[in-house]
Amino acid sequence: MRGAVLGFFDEDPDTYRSGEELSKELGVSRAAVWKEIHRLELEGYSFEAAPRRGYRLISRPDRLFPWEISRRLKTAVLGREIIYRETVGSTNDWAKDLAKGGAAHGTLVTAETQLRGRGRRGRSWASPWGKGLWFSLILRPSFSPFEVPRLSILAGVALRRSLRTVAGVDVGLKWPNDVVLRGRKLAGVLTEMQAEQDRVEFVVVGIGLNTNVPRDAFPEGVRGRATSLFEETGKPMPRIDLLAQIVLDFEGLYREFQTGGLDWMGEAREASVVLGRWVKVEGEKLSWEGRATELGDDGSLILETGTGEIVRLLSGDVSLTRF
Ligand code: BT5
Repeated sequence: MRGAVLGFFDEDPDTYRSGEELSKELGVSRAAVWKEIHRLELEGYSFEAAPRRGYRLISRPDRLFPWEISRRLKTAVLGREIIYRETVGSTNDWAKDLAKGGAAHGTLVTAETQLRGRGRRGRSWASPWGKGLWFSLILRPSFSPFEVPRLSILAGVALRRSLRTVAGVDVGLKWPNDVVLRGRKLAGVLTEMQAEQDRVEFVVVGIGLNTNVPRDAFPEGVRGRATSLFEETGKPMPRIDLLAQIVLDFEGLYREFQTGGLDWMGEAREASVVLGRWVKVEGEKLSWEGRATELGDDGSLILETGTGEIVRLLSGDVSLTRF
C-alpha cells in the first residue's frame, strides 16, 4: 500500500492527486487512503493538501527506507533485497547472521545508526544517527578465499568513482581500506568472510562513509583525523543518491573482477596516497618501514626497506612517516 501510494506521487511530482482518485486506483476506501497518507506523514513525508484538488507530495524524509533506496537503484543484482533497521549493533554482524540464515547474494543491510559499529582488529566505528552511510553487502562469490582481500580495494575504487559522480570530490585511497579527503578519513571498509579451505561461503563487505557528520559529532579521539562530505563541501549530501551510486559502481566493478578483469587496480594505484611514500606498516605482531613501491594485483602492498629488502604485505595499518 505504501509503495503504491508513493508510486502515484512519483509519476508526476507536481500534480495533486485527489483522495477519490487514489482510492479508485488502489481499490481501497478513502478512509484507508487518508490513513496511509497520515502514516507516511508520521514517517517524515510531507504533503500539501488543497481543497478539491487533493494531495501533493512536497518532501521525503532523509531516511534510508528500503523502498526509497529501491526506487533509485539501477543495479541488476546488488541491493535487490534490502534489510533496514533504524538502530543495529553493527550492519556487518547483522549481515553475517542473515548470511548464515541463507540471505541471498547481493542483500544490502543498512541502518541509521550502529551502537557497536566495528573497524578492523576490534576497533570501533563511530556511526552518528542519520548522518552517514553505514551498510553491508552480502556476497556469495565463486572465487577462492585468497581473492577476498581485494574486495576492500575494489570497494575503495567504487567509493572513489561514486564520490566523484555524486559529490564532485576527488578522494585518495589509503591502503588497504581507507578513503581519505585532504588527509582525513572519510570512509572505511571492513571485509569479512566465512570460508572453508578453498570455498567461500559468503563475504560481507561493510562500508562506513561520513556524509553529513558535523565535526563535533565525531568522538574526541577520532575528530582530528576524520572528516565528512558536509565538512569538506559545506553542503548536505543526499544520502540515498550516493548509496544507490555506490552500489551500482560496486556491481560494475565486481562483475569485472569476477570475469578476471583487473583494470580497476590501475585506478587504485592512481588514487593511492601511499605509493611512492615512506611508510610504516603495523601488522598484528610485526611492523615494517620502507618506501611503498607497488600495489600488487593480489591487493598486496610492496615495500622496499632502508636496507633494500623487499617485503610484500597483505594487511596492516599504514602511517605515512617522512614527508
Ligand atoms: C575501518 O576500520 O576503517 C573499517 C570501518 C568499517 C565501518 C563499516 S560501517 C558498516 C559496517 N558495519 C560495521 O560494524 N563496520 C562496517 P579501521 O581501519 O580499523 O579504522 C578504524 C579507526 O577509524 C578507528 O580506530 C578510529 O580511529 C577511526 N574512526 C572511527 N570512526 C570513524 C568515522 N566515523 N570516520 C572516520 N574515522 C573513524
